[in-house]
Amino acid sequence: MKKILVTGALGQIGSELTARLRDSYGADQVVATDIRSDKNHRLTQSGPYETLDVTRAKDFFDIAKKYEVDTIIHLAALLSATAETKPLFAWNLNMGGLVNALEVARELGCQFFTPSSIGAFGPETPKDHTPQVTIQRPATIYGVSKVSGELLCDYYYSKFGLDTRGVRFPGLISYVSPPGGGTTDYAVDIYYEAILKGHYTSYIAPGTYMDMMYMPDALKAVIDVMEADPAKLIHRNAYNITAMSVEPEDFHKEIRKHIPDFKLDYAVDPARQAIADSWPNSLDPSDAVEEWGFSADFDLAKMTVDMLDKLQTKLH
Ligand code: AKB
Repeated sequence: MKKILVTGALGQIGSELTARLRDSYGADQVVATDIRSDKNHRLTQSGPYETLDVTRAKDFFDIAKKYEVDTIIHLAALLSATAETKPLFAWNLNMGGLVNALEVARELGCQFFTPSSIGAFGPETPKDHTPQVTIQRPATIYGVSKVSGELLCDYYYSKFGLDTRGVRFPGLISYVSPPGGGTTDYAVDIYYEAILKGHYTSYIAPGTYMDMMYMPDALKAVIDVMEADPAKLIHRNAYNITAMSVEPEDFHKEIRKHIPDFKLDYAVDPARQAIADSWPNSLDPSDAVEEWGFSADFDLAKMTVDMLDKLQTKLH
């Protein structure tokens, strides 16, 4: 039976992934950790929970050792827009946390997952159907940390034989926990505001395409790549995955099918727009499809029905 440690467990991905892993592998088998000590959060009550600052190597090791974990899912990181406002802090957290996580995994012989992102690409990357292997010269500190992370995970695999795996996440959309400090967050906010106010002002300009994915598909991708036959994995650490390539007007049109009066206007934020402009329009996920059977169940239409339905219940 697996014993899994999750960092950043109270974050956007972590809060849903931890719950899902506890359902699949048993509550006691999944140790949730986060820098926050939110005693009222359901994850701190539904199974083992430890407060952990991932930049503190000894604390990290002691917790992993205490629970004798054999798998580490390392999610704790600063997202792109916040990282740009405090680059040194972002580098120290994203890279310091990652190297500590990899070292703990190496010492304890753990299987290892950490996500990369569409942010690992930059302005010189081919924008459409961005290939798995291509130019990666990101223009953000977040992207620099993601490319470095991809390389570091490759290194731990080739040098130490550590079973490192990962995907490049697009913007993730969910009704459960809000994202914080990302460039793609507008794609979550738009649903909340559509229901609460019937109106949304987008900080991303019309015509700006980015890859997105509904959270259930993201959780499935993590579990599938971790359970994949290692003999089939060529690009272990940073598989391109995507469910849709969309721009703000696509959300507008789709939401109006359910909320006909919904209005969208724009107050573009130059900082986040510059980040979005440096990222691809659409990734080519064919290596993930071939090597471990990646597939997404939700397109924009199906996701919108589910998001609006779940948010109506949550917000009213
Ligand atoms: C962000 O916008 O920073 C993240 C990401 C795409 O990595 N959602």
